[in-house]
Amino acid sequence: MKWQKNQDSVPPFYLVKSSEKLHCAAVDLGATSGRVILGTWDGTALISTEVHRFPNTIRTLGNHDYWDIAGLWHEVRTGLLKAAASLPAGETLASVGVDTWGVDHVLINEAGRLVYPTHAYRDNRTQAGFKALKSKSTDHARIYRATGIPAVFYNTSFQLAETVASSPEVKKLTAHCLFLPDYFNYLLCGRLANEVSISSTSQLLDVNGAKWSATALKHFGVPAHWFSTPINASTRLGRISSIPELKKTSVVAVPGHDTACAYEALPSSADDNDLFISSGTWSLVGCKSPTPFVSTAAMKAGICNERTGDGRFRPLTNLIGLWLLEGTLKAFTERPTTNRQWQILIRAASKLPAPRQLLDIDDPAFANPSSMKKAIDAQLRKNRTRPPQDLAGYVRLICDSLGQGHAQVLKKFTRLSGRTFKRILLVGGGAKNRLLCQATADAAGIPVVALQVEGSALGNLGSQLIALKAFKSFADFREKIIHPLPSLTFKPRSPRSH
Ligand code: LFR
Repeated sequence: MKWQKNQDSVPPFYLVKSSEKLHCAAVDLGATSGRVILGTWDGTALISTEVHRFPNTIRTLGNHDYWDIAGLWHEVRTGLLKAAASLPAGETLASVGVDTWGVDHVLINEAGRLVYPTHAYRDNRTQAGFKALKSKSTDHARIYRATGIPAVFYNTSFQLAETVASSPEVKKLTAHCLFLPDYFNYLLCGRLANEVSISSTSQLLDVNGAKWSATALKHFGVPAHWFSTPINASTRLGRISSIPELKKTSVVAVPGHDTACAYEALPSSADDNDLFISSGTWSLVGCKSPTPFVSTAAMKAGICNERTGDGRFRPLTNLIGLWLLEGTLKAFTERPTTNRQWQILIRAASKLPAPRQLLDIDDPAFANPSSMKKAIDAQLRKNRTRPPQDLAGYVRLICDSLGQGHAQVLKKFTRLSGRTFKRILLVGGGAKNRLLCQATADAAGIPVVALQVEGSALGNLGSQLIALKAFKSFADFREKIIHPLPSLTFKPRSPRSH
């Protein structure tokens, strides 16, 4: 199959008269869970329903970590069929879009067959390359100037460099590198394309345009022909060809990166004075910007100039996030499973006294430990602090530490952008965690508006509805749909200067 082969022959959308409802399915895959959300736009309101949710996890084989791609595809298929089955008789799913976490990818040959297993980004195979680039400041600065992405241990760049170095034959076998959302789009409709937002997480895209960086590809030894010119989101790729029951459904390339989708869902103020936090397994903290931040100071601050689905910039920095809590929970047999149990635990944690010593959340020991609780305890002991006595104590410690981490990033962005951020818009699983939201507001000294929506799924649906011509742009979508979004506001309790 050739790149963009079907481009001129994309069949029209399943025709929907303007008086009809539009049904779209957002497939949103995260590192710890995935979901399929059905969105129905009737011309006045967008109703979204979760039709399928499933766990996702890294699978270890030997000394390496992988994703179960076939298992994920099975869940995507199941979710889409459930979405279609839930529609009133005679109504059809107009479109589907897929977003996932960043950086991970498949390598396929001309026939579309996998030529290498998909490693999970936490696999430690990238550590050597990552450390080497970090220690060579001239090379690091050159790659940063070229791509706008600093050395982060999981970048696609380090992964591909390691693949090519450890298995040189892969170079001959591979025809295309597709990021995970690109691959699911390909499985659905047979169209090969690299979408721009997910491509921007690789550290291989040129920061000065929507093209691949020759400098970075050469540095990491990655063949340029593995990639095609990135396409913008809200592009129709074709109809579903692999699931006969859904052959009328179109596949839309949405912003493939979940964080890019979440950004599009945020109702930012016109003066651009909002800091964004997408709070989940990771805490992604950043803002929108017409231009990238590529100074040495930005590199040192770890600013990743990732892209929106239309190629603009969303400079952000990545903190460890609720991975700390997800990992710690595994050490406790009595852990919350329902919403109510979570609320009880968070309330108990809120009542505890503030920890005397917070965690250094940048500690590399937290990246992929065999026991997160032990890794936390070890850091505390090193600082001569006694570990918490129970789960509530860990919840308190983690939320306060993340709150402080968020506030430190606010300071960096204030310095680098010269803007005065007036509020923080927080979306994702963390928006349900009142303790985390309050800790962030207290440490940052500005209000946190916690949006009670599935941000990535909402942005994903928005991109499909733009492709279906129900909206002109994300600005139009936000204005008509997202006002007012259900939210909770947390005011800072002890104003601090920042
Ligand atoms: C969040 C996320 C982050 C990315 C990390 C690894 O799901 O996409 O944005 O940095 O996963 O890919």
